[in-house]
Amino acid sequence: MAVPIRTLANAIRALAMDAVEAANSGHPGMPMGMADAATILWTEYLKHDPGAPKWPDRDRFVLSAGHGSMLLYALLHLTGYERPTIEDIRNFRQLGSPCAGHPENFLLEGVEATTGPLGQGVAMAVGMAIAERHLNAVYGDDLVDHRTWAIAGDGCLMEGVNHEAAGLAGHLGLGRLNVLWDDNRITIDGATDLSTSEDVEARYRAYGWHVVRCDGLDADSIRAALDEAMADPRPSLIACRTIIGFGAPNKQGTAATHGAALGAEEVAAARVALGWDSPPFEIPEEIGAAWRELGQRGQGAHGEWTARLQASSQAGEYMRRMAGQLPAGFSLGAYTDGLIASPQKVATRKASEMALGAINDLLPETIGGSADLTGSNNTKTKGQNPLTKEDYSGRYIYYGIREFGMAAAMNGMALHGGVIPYGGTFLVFADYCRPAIRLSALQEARVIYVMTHDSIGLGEDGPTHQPVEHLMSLRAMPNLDVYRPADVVETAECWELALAKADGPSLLALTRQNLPQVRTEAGDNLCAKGAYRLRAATAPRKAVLLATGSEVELALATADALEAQGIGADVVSMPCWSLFDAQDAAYRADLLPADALLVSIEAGATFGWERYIGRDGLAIGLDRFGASAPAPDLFKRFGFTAEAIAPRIVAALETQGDQ
Ligand SMILES: Cc1ncc(C[n+]2csc(CCOP(=O)(O)OP(=O)(O)O)c2C)c(N)n1
Ligand SMILES: [Mg+2]
Repeated sequence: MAVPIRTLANAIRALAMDAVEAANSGHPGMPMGMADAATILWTEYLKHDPGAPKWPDRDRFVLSAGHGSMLLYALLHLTGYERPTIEDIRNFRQLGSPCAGHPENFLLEGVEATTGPLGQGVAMAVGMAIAERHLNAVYGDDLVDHRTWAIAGDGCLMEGVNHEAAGLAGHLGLGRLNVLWDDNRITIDGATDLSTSEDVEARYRAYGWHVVRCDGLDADSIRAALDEAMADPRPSLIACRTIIGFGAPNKQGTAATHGAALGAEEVAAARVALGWDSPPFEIPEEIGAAWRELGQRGQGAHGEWTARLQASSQAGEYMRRMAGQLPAGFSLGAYTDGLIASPQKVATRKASEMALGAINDLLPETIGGSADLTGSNNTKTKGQNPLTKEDYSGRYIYYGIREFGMAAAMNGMALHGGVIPYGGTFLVFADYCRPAIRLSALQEARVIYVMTHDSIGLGEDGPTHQPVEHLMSLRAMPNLDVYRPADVVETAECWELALAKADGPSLLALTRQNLPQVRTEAGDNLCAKGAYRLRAATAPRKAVLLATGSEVELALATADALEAQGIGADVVSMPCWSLFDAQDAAYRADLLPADALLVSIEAGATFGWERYIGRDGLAIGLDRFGASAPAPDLFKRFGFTAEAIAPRIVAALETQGDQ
């Protein structure tokens, strides 16, 4: 006799409350409330094969309400994924267990995205659905034909990013995206009516979504809603009315079940209420076997897909892209050789567009875009057509003024695989997408951020638009490579490095204003070391000038002024701190000698340069907001001229000599 859905779901409930009890930390309420809906989704609808978690044409599932991580761990375990084991679940939230407090994509196969920062899971699901439709347009139904599912909580649908993401999904008509909303009307502080009165369903309808409601604790109601969602050509929001902590007789329906262990007494009472009499972490054989059998549902579809792949002439290229490998021998060498042959004075945003011209021809996997600043970010190249509802094969996305939504969607695209997303906005608005940049870094997602107008050098738009602290704050983020190239050649080199970094994001900070080409000799990718000596001192070396981006030109002019006075100065271009920090000690010591005055020159916050220039160094920077004026006037006003800097260096050298 088939095991009833409620009994299958109770296995999730038991694992969730027992794991949270053992850890004395975690969130039992959400998994217990959504257990029935999740059971039906995972055993009757989701296309997956636990024996092949990375099968490219599997459905994607994102637990946007990441605090309910035990729901996902239970589903993976019960349907037969190799991990988490029951031991992993016993060690929920403990050091070394892949069952982290919130789901981490790099700890467990089957966890498609790192979630927990509410709202971002939904936005990443939108990105996954975009990637799926794009690859379907390129490779056809035989190879790419899957859905994206997400479970979102009240919190996900309150966070602003859900608005950006849902608006984009509605506009792009992503009909294969289905979001189940755990509509339990409870958040941490209590009932949702403490803080919200909006009509979420009307809002989603207004985005162009299909909305359907069900009783999230009734199997037939859930099935009817999922069937309707699958059949509808629009993205679907499936509002599941549930009871948080369902099964815990005294606490269900209250915020008390949200984020704390239920307590031994309540767990015992829940066992009685649910009719679950197995000890903690034990699943009765019949129920475990039923789950595992249901987990094998997708094997047939997987097998058929494999046969189609083997018969496909596109198999090699498709699998290369899904594996995230660049084409063999990919290099921008031919393009940079051309730059060496005929030097150019262009803004680095323009240099980026030029590099992209070569990149987008060589790499069919790039998908560009901008948050409504295409002409300013120079992110669109000639051959790129827009990706639209009518033509998903396009390789350029007009994200609209949705920086956070764009960044989160790019995470979803990168996690889906098969595409390399890049997207632009002004560097100052990196703050609008920062939570998603952080998730790119944490999730090891190859997303490339093209952030232009990178200093007061943008001029007249003034201090609201002039980044000051941004470079430093971004450099502080682990696993994010921040690049600030100095010219057209460095820009190409930085692009090459960003594309090669398969396990994390990169951010290119680019100028609005033109910069002369400072690299005039052919050779290796010098940016790969993060910093390099662009020009050695001629006179006996007294100073080393460390500069990035637009200030490299200024460092060269300053060095000229010093050399004219018999003071030797090296100029070091330092496009990427994190890559420089990864060099060996000898290389770093050679660039930063102990016997010279170390000077940093960067039109941004000086906070952090001490790391290289030491306490006795000289930091030329900008520790205040800028102003509205033409760029040359601003550079002059804030002391970014060789005439202003050279005397400061001379004075510092004299002071040092006095000591
Ligand atoms: C961006 C963000 N803000 C705050 C939190 C902390 N937090 C975790 S769950 C939660 C409440 C979520 O409510 P809901 O989605 O309804 O989940 P439920 O209580 O129903 O499980 C909050 C505020 C978070 N994880 N992410
Ligand atoms: Mg809730």
